[in-house]
Amino acid sequence: MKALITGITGQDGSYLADFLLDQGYQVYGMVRRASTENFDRIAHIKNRITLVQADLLDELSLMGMLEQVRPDEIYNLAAMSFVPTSWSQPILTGEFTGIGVVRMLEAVRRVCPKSRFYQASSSEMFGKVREVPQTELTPFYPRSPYGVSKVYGHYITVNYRESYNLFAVSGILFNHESPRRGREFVTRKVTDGVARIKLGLARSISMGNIDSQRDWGFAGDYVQAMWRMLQQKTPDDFVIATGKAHSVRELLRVAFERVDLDWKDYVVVDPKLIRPAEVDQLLGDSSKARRVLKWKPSVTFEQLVHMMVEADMERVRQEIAQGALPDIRPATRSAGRKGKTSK
Ligand code: NDP
Ligand code: GDR
Repeated sequence: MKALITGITGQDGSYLADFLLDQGYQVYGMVRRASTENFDRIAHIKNRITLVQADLLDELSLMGMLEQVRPDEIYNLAAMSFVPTSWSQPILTGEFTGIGVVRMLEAVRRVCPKSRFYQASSSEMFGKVREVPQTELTPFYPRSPYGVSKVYGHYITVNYRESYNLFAVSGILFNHESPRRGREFVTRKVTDGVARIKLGLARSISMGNIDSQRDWGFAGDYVQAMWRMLQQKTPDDFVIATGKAHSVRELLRVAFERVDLDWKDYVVVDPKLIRPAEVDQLLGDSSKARRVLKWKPSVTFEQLVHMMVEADMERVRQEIAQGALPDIRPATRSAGRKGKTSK
């Protein structure tokens, strides 16, 4: 079996590639041209996968890629995925994250209509939530240009399934994290910050809305759900979530406690990091996926945060060994440096 992953250099793409290789797939990854290669997350499998250059903005490149690969399964994970950037680059976000999906679907319809297609939809589509918890039937109310673009990607996938009989599915995934998460997302920003503070490379972390709540799972679990969706007899959409919500405050507490520090001594709330419109609370109901796909998460919130803190501690220790200079003494609980924290 041949699988093609767009966004293979991202967090999910790299975990999915690991998983599909273990299942015996030939794995192809779409990468866009850049002046400097950024393949860190797939460095460990670079000799086992084939990379093909194409871009979500360029329809002809997508068709050429599909003609070359002729995949059995396509996982469309590429997108501009950072919510705050979607306000400063709303048009580009719409092009990548929204219209990019229909470019992919058109290419599939014309070149390889028998391929199975997975679209990376998002809990951000629920935004200002209409009900708690959210299911496959909960109405959408996106709160950012990113969320609006994902709603387009979601419905165009449903529409191509219904219009052209494609095997096209959409996974509505809630937040999922890992040591490979980009450092601007809140979990990784916190665990990276904790490691830098503990080891003396930083004094504090600036945060935005620490009262917001998310349903956080482990990316390694979530990519398995993507694969299971493409193994079904009929195409359908599924919510993937843990069913447990935690606040950013809890994230801070659990991460700092792991290295025996009190988060209130190191966190500064910066109003500039508050979003123009916020999604305050997301909580997913993944009963359908648990029943039909036999999927369930295997990593708890605490385990996830500990895994990420430990990975960042290890990485920062290596940075120090390679010459990064601590500018302050390593932090201890008794020597806490007071940040200005809202209670
Ligand atoms: P990342 O930001 O880690 O990865 C995004 C990937 O998209 C990168 O490989 C990036 O390539 C690629 N990409 C972006 N623009 C283009 C383009 N124009 N052409 C080709 N490739 C492009 O995201 P995640 O792995 O976290 O998420 C994967 C998908 O799942 C995204 O669509 C995201 O919106 C969605 N999602 C994620 C959730 C999460 O919690 N992680 C939850 C729900 C949905 P490059 O390396 O070149 O930048
Ligand atoms: P999110 O993830 O917007 O849910 O999108 P992110 O980790 O960026 O934010 C989660 C929540 O934390 C609050 N927050 C902060 N966020 C960041 N990034 N930095 C901060 O300093 C900070 N302080 C508080 C945010 O306001 C927000 O409420 C992620 C992405 O992976 C999307 O691509 C995906 O679709 C959704 O998850 C599901």
